[in-house]
Amino acid sequence: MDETPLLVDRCDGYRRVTLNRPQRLNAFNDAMHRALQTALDEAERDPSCRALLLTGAGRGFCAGQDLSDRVASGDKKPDLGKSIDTFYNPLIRRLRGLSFPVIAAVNGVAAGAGANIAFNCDIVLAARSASFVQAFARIGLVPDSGGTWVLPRLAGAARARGLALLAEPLPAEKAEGWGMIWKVVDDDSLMSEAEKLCAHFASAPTVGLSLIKRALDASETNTLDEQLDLERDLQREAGNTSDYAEGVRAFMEKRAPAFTGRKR
Ligand code: T3D
Repeated sequence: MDETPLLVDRCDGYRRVTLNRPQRLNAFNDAMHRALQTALDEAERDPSCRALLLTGAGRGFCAGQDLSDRVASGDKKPDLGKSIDTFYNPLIRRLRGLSFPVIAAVNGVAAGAGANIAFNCDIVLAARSASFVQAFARIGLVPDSGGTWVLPRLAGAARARGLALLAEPLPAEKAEGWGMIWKVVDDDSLMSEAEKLCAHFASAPTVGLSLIKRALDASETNTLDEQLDLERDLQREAGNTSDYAEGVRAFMEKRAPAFTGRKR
């Protein structure tokens, strides 16, 4: 079918990564997983990359696992635990651990792992026509890719249960209303809005932003006491960056800051 399951564009200060299996609504096969792993490795190694934009080609964002690779033959059952261990869990850990912001531009339906990959990005922008489907229960599976962790935190316990157990599509506007995503925009302005955000992050104090990500992630399990200590430690680190010094100088001189995104 598709020769290139992933497209990577090097933009000014960020990378755009497009899931590219539009005939299958960008469902994941092993080749797309591997290409995405490589793209994330390369982005992280590139000091000029200060944000990542993740989107889908065609009318869908991502329909989760490609089920045509899962059709059971006879008694032989696929080992889904192995697939999760090899691909989905490392992907979610990777996305959350990237040292710059990850923006999902959800251009259409995001189903199964596709929905939860989006929910694990730092900022989710969605086209008005997009929707999120916890499709797992329709085929006898459990929400994965961090779904059972992220859903109660984003939507609250009652809504998380409804979404996971009923597997009904959640329209983007409702997801925005429930506080699960950053913003819904008109379909034809999705990419320009997402690129605007990336351009903003490409000239932001990147190290400071990565420390913010760490602090917010840690707050999921920390006590207030632990979090206060962590904030002290991270603030010390942030205060040692040249971007902090530049931010203060620029404020005092009443000009726009020129952040390098580097530590020193
Ligand atoms: O297996 C493991 O490794 C464990 C990990 C699992 C992670 C998971 O993500 S499990 C969940 C897998 N995903 C799904 O169950 C979603 C399946 N897709 C759908 O329910 C629907 O396609 C959508 C709700 C996403 C969209 O519906 P609709 O009506 O807009 O589109 P459609 O007509 O159903 O799909 C368009 C085409 O894409 C169609 O192909 P065709 O008929 O035009 O040749 C359809 O078969 C194909 N497609 C959509 N999703 C998948 C898919 N093909 C393979 N796998 C898919 N996941």
